[in-house]
Amino acid sequence: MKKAGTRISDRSSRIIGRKIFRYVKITSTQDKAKRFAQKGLPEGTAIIAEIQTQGKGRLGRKWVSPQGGIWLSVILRPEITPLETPKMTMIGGLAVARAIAGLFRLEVKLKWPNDVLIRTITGSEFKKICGVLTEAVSGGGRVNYVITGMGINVNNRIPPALRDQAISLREATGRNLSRLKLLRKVLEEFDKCYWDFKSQGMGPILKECKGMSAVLDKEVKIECADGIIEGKALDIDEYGALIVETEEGRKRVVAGDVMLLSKM
Ligand code: BT5
Repeated sequence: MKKAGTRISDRSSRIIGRKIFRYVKITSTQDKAKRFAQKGLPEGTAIIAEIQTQGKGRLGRKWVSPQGGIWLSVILRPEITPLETPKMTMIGGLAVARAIAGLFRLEVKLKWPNDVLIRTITGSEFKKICGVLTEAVSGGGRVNYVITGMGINVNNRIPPALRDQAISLREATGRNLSRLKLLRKVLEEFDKCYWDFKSQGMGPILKECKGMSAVLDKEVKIECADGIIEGKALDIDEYGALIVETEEGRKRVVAGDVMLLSKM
């Protein structure tokens, strides 16, 4: 590995990961990526860190980011409106899901809106291996740039308080893994998904995400801006919103935290 802040070029990627900046310790790769995007660094620039001291989840939540994981943010400049931002989360989540499913014999699922889950060794449950965070900076009804961040638990330790819901790839496979190999694969898959999105829209990506969904056809309870919504998850629309059949009729939920009431 090169020293902090050095640029590594990765010729295998077309857009995503064409420039990669690596840091040993940083507050958050999201914040660094935002500063780089403001300075005009190109789409596809990736920032990775060994350790994040202030890793971020959604809604001001903390993302535990010790040594051993992949903490990655990518600058994107898609031609979208702010309402379409969740599409980038879907693309990021699918890239990680594909990379993990492609490299390891693990069953992977996407939990709307931003989690990647894997089946645990005991086989009885799924736990969070990755969280995706998309932040957009917009103006005049258009998105100027988007930062899509992915936190993947690879060889890092999961704190006891999170062990019920979170897992690392080391724990799931029983061995230490090459983060570089996984990072390359994630960037490669991200690149493919992003090109598909640019050339064909969300169609193929949405179809694949739905096929891997942990929530569709399940009874769910969602904590969202409007309060608690309970019902059956019917569909994910092309804006990334979840369509839920409730007792009061169909509802469209753009963001929230899902609890599954029926088994995966
Ligand atoms: C997320 O938020 O899942 C988005 C996480 C994005 C992290 C990446 S790392 C690279 C980039 N730089 C950053 O600063 N962030 C991005 P959310 O859905 O709000 O989930 C947050 C919740 O997940 C926390 O409240 C904990 O319960 C749990 N959590 C925290 N750290 C975790 C970890 N390492 N693995 C699994 N779960 C975790």
